[in-house]
Amino acid sequence: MHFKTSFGFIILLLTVLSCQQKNIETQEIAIIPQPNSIEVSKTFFVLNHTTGINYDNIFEISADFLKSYLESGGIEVKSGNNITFIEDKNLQKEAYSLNVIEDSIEIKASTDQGAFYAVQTLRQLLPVEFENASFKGNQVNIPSVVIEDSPQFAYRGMHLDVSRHVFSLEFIKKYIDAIAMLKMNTFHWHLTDDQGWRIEIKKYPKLQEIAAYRDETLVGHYSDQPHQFDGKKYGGFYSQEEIKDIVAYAQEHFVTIIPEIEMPGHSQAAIAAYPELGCTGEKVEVAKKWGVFEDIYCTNDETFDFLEDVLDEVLELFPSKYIHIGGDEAPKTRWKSCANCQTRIKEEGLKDEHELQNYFITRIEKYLNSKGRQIIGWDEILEGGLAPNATVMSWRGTSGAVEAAKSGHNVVMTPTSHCYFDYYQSDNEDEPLAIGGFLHLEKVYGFNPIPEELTSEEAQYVLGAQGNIWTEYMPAEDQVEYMAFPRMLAMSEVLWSDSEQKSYGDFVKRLESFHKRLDALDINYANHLYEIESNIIEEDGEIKLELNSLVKEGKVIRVTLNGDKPNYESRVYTKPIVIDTSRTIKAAVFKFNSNEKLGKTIIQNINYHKGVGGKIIINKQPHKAYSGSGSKGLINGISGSNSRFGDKEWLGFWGEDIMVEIDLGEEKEIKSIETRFYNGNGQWIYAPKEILVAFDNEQYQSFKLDDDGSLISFKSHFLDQSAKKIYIKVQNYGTIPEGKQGAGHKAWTFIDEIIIN
Ligand code: TNX
Repeated sequence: MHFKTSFGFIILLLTVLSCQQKNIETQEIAIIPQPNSIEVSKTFFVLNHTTGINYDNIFEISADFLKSYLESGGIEVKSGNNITFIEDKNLQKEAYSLNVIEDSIEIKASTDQGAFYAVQTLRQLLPVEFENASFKGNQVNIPSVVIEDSPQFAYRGMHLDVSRHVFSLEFIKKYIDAIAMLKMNTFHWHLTDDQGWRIEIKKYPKLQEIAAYRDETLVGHYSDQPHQFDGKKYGGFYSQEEIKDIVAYAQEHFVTIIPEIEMPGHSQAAIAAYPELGCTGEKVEVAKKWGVFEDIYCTNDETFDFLEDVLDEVLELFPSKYIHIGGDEAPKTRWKSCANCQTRIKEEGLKDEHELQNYFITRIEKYLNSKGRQIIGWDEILEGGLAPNATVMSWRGTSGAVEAAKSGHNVVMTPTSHCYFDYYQSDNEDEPLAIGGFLHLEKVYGFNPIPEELTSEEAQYVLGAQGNIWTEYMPAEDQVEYMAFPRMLAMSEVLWSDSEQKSYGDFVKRLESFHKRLDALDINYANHLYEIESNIIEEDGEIKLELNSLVKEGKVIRVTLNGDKPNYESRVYTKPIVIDTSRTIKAAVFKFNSNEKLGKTIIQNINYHKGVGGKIIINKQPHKAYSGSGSKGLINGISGSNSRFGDKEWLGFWGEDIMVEIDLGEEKEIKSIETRFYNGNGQWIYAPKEILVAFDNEQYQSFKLDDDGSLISFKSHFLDQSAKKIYIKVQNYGTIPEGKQGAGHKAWTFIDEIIIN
């Protein structure tokens, strides 16, 4: 019997097995990323010590991988015809087919890389104990499948910042292993930044002696004031020998490493070692805190000589077609008052410092092109014109990508909204400290790398996407894993699997089963599968709190309302809870018919104020990346997180003044109005300086706000005031001035619940 399915998750019950054989293990089918087509039948290939493998040289890497994988499960394979690798020139480079029937396994591909991906799929059909050599059986039943598979995007990447924090070679290999297991093919290695230079460059020893170490590191979050430091010297670098070893390792996993050497900005560490590379020539230190720094490379010839020498050594180590040259966040302050840079502007007939940035990038591009390489850079390389052959990595939203693709440049998508795995992934207040933001697994999963503004022709320029791991707040390797997994699994599916067939519900089921594999691999993934999502809804004229858990099968939600005993057994959640008073609701996911609590308890405080249930209109749409639960969310009785402005409760607006109108439905007495603004300057979020409030047809009253701290609260009391309608004007902070984080850009405004009492 055959059944074809678009759902990847199939549990093959042991009852379908013939029960005569003992010691046979079978495996659930839960492949990530989901193959394009998979047919499963109820027979098995029995893998054991008699199994033989047959391949030709072109499949050496993938066959060796398979052999050593099976051996680590205690199954020694010899040569023979049970598992065969077959060359099929009709398949595209990364495609494969995998055919498991009762007496054979056939892998077809046109390249070793395609076969390698077949092996990664086959690996996921085997018990997870193969991952850590703990398999005790002597044979395995591999379910019969016919899989035809190929990727949607050619560029499937993960990035890792090793400047802000350094990670061991062993860890880098483990990261590459995971990239390869998920059929991703690019590792973007961010090797230099203000806080440390991590690649040995033989011609410039001070990069190793000075630029690789900072005196100390910021403690806590950048927004915590005053800044405090740990007093400990921190750093290190990878020697060229070590890098060669990593590059070779990556090649054996069909992962291309794109090295990133940042320029002209994020270069304070190099300038600390060689002050003549900066505009002032003065000594600076390797940065000890995060952010954007004004000391950037000068545009004198000495800088270009230095960078060409550095790149010469980089090219020797990395065979990749692309070299990432950074290009992001380069404040123009120093260039404006630097005689050398001003002369350069005049001599080259440039309009301003933005064109000077273009001159810089284009000059480096010419050099790299002359060596047969291509540049890739963050979307700021569009400033002042785009270098002729550059590929753009679009991080500040998608407009850079659209502009680049429309002018015929390749792009790689990494917008903060869907690809920044340094952002929080859960609303839970006890998450480890992160930079900010909020990027939920489901949002990553729902990412469409092709911006909607592009025609299908222009869409060809979108090579793919990448998850970024900036490590300011990740000092330890297990924390990097916590942030990377499982969002990286979702990204792998965005890039590999057919978007028509994608289903988040199905992905989550496969993920639940994949956890065991991640456990066996000793990967410290974040598990938010048993978390509860709560939403305020309006139903039958009542306001209700609806609770949902991601994984439903075999689980229940238990709740307590305040007043209840703190005993979850008493109440199983069955339908939305009516909200007609302020209350605290606690809820958690439990195993069905058991006292085993699976996830964390969520605590939802509901403040049933006078605005709840009213009507709200905001004259501007929030930014689509930060639209929370829409304008309604500002009067739903639930306040946003104290640290995660990207949650469902905060609304974010970019560079716009907004006007909020709240209709209470009838005239009510108003004693106070309060709200909060986020002030995360590191993320270009600035609280307004003033807001205006008016009631019905009355005049606006103006209120000045503080500017101290990362959360700015506003509360005003009123005497003898009643109204049906309340109007609130919130003025955007404006263009961010020089010297502040995000200088020159429009500021964001983030507003929380408007509490009316
Ligand atoms: C912006 S993304 C940066 C990085 C930071 C990151 C933190 C980019 C090109 N530049 O330097 O680490 O934000 O999210």
